[in-house]
Amino acid sequence: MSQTIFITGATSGFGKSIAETFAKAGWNCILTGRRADRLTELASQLSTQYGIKTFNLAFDIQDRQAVFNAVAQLPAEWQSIDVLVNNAGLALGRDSFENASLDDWDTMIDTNVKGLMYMTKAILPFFIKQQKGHIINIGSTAGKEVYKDGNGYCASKHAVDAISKAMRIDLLPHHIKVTAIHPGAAETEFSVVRFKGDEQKAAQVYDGYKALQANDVANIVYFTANLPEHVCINDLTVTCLSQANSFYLHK
Ligand code: NDP
Ligand code: 8X3
Repeated sequence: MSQTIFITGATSGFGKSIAETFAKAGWNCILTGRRADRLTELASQLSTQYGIKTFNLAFDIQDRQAVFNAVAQLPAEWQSIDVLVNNAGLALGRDSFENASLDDWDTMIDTNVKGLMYMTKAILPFFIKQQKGHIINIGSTAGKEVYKDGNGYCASKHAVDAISKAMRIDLLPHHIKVTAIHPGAAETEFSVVRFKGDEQKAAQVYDGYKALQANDVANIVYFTANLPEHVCINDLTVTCLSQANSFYLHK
């Protein structure tokens, strides 16, 4: 029987590559993100290429009601979800604490922290009913170490680290796995978003070394989701070979 994965932020970067990786292995995909046109295009590509089923939900994860409304739209046959990947997220700006924008802070906390919590809460009743499920949270090395001018983003990803630990404890009685994956620098649309469309500044982040690629992270997500029933990778930090941690990058 086919398995089903629910992916937040499937319109780009890690989320899109996770969808491609799981679809290739025959998983049905629930694809979410705000850009409905990209979801439609991806769903059509995956179903044509791999013969899997897709279900699209376009909504803003910051909007609590929109999250619960979206999940309420899932027909019964789409409610048997095996894996939830909480991937949607972003960094906005890289400014010293006194210069950082309050709006940027709000957006990062509302998306990376509250959105992830809403999403999980909305899907949990299915997992609890099944007494089975796997939550995979995409954190960051920014959730393990705080770097200069990373204030709001680092705070949001430290929260993902803490929430993952909290979920793992509270959900133990329901046989729900919780995995947190913390990537270092990865070449996606992440930096274009962070620097608000400044492509040149974004490209500089990946100059002079081979950063992680989206499919590197997707392959790790796939590995963690396909372990024996009794095995759970709790926490995994991954960087490219040139990066030791948030501070040391060899170019
Ligand atoms: P991308 O910008 O390529 O993808 C981000 C995804 O998140 C998009 O699909 C976007 O969809 C979705 N998203 C953002 N805001 C919202 C929202 N309000 N509602 C719904 N979906 C939203 O970046 P990455 O793939 O790199 O990032 C994915 C995750 O990985 C993030 O949590 C990021 O913090 C984390 N990460 C990234 C690293 C990197 O260096 N790239 C390293 C470590 C962690 P849409 O715009 O269509 O809504
Ligand atoms: C993204 C990696 O180093 O920009 O989470 O914080 S970093």
